[in-house]
Amino acid sequence: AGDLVSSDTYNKLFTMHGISMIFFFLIPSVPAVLGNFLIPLMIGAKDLAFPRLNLASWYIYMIGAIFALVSMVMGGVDTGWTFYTPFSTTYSNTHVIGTALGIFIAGFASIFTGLNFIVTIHRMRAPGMTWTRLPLFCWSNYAASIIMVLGTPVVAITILLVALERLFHIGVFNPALGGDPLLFQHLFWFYSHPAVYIMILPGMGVISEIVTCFSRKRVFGYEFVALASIAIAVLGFLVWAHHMFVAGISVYAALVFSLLSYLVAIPSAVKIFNWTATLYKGSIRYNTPMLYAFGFMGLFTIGGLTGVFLASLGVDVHVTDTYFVVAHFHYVMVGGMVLAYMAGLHFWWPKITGRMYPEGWAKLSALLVFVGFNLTFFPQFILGYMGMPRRYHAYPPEFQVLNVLSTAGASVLAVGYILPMIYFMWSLKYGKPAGPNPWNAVGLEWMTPSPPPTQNFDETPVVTWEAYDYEHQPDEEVPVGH
Ligand code: CU1
Repeated sequence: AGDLVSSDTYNKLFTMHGISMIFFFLIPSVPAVLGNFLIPLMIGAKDLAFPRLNLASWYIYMIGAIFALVSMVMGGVDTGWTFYTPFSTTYSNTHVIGTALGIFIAGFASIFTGLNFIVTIHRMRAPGMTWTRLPLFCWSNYAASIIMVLGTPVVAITILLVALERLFHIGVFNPALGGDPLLFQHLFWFYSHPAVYIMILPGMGVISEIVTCFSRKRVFGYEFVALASIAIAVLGFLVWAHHMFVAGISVYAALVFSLLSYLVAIPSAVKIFNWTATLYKGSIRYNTPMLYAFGFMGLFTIGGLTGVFLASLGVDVHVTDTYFVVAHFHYVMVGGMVLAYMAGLHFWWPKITGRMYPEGWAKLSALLVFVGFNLTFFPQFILGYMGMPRRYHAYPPEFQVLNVLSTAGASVLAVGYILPMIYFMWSLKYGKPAGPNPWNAVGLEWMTPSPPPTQNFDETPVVTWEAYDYEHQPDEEVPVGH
């Protein structure tokens, strides 16, 4: 095996997959797409606090993305998305500087968006929209924004230092020049672990909104779910060295970071328990957003629990740099965040466009995504546990069967992704008109026309009820598109 692409090409392919997915898709997508649209609507505001800064974020993101794209077209990078030194600063002869600059620039879009969300949620809430009535999607985006503002500058400077070290041999990270390669890992993961929560927190907010709506019940333990978001943001900053258990940190440090990593699992588990308790005795509707939410709860749980395995020193040493890790973070990022994104896109598509998507096709695609995802990534847990290392272009014959399963799964997953692209486009013209509130949901975003007018609301709403007051809502049948 191993003749599909050369080892050099393979190194570049997985590096560019990681860079584009993490820095240019997962981190910006839910905040920039759903957060931008929904936060002002959900709190009864006309727009974000700084609309021009918001537009600037978009231009900055595009400029950063162009830097990264041009670097890829010119031949790409082979360092892995983590840019580990001294390989990235000294030995790689690929386009590290252009890509690093792209990430540095895009970082400012993230910082400004976080700033914008924080100020908006503090200052722009409609009369009566108190903190304890704030939708959980806003709470989770608020928590993610804290990370964007506090964490992103660190990774931006770190990546810039890599570029500067390559250009001027300043000796920050390269031991041959008096630098310290472990310093890079500390700085990089100080952002890049919390960045996992930039990706997953807004997704968790989506799931809270959907679970409550489609079980017609108030979210169980609203305050705990809201505060769990803040706890995740805070604790998330204290666990970065779990990426370095075999990198040469002290046993004492490893023990402390192992313990702290267990702790960050608690607020995530609180959310899973509270969503489950919300479902209990609810009158559940199995529309597409809810199917994706169910998928999220199962797959994120597997991703989170295998994270606890990895936080355990003995297990981590065995599976470090194997496919077990690849499977773990894809369960969190794809099984978790991407499924939440799909859930949210379907839930708010009628609000965004004024049109329903075709429910039958959407359910089919949700099924394909779920089956394809598990077929792709579950075998990788087994492969990793058996010792297949990641980031190699070839593998021994005994790993063939599981790798073939994984590839087959990826093809199913691709169909599951392509279908929504087609039917969402189709629905723009042919979808049934949605009306203001197709799901019979509570929440200010459903009290204005679909799509909302430029100023979101004709009159500033005044909130006199608690969040998720579903028990006092009529339980009407949901109209189904198509
Ligand atoms: Cu981590």
